[in-house]
Amino acid sequence: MTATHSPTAAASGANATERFKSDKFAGVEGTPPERVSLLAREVLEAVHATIRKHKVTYEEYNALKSWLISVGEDGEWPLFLDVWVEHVVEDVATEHRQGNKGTIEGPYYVPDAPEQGARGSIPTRDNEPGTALTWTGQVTSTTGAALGGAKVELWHADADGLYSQFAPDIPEWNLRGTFTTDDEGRFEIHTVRPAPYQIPTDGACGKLIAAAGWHAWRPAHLHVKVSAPGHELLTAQLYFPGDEHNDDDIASAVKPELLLAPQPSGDGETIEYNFVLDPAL
Ligand code: MBD
Ligand code: FE
Repeated sequence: MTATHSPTAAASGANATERFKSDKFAGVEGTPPERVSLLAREVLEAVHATIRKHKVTYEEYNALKSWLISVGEDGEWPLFLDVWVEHVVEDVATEHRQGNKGTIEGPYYVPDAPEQGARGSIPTRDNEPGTALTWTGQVTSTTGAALGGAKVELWHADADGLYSQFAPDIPEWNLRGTFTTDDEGRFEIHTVRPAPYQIPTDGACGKLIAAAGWHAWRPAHLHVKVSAPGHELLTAQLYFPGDEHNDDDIASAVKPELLLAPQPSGDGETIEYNFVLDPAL
């Protein structure tokens, strides 16, 4: 890897910011003024209360100002919000579900990954590094019905902890694929085990983590979106037992029901994990 092609916080942040703008910006138009006023006022009141409680100084206020400016300059608003805020939004959004509740999406989803059928391999490079992983599963409804034709979109980091389209020099759709369940709702996916993910240390989020003396790690994880007509979209992540950061994920996105149970098999591992979707409201 040459110096000009090393992953940088600013480059991956810029990509995540562009991604968010093209997929999700339209949604912000319709928020009613009463709701904006209520939420903005309460968040600001919480900030004011913290300032009074801890007698925040002008030096600290200016440190905050300069840090907030750098979050934008580094394109790290998607990263910051998804790491430290999204998990609560996700909890609230999925509270009512009888099927899988899931967890946060994070900043690195890209829609329309290549279709691979019900059984196949996620796109990889030749000799993609990492332990081979064969994942079998089934998608059903809370009604008990098998959901044929359901979409399982899978995306994850490579064995270096890097995501295609956000880190340099990785083929566009590497480790990103869409699978469609068979008539019984079943699928079989061949991929490799991802590595744990470290928040970039050279950007604004990394600066906050270092200044606060926190660690910068998420445990290794597989991201999925599972969807079927007439059902709520499920966004989830699956985790591997024994990862040292399952208990202190910087993004607070691990739940016990999202832990896999890999079994050794040949020169790789197999996993079984099923999804239950709630009918749409
Ligand atoms: C990730 O890979 C991720 O999944 C989240 C939630 C935040 C930062 C990086
Ligand atoms: Fe991730």
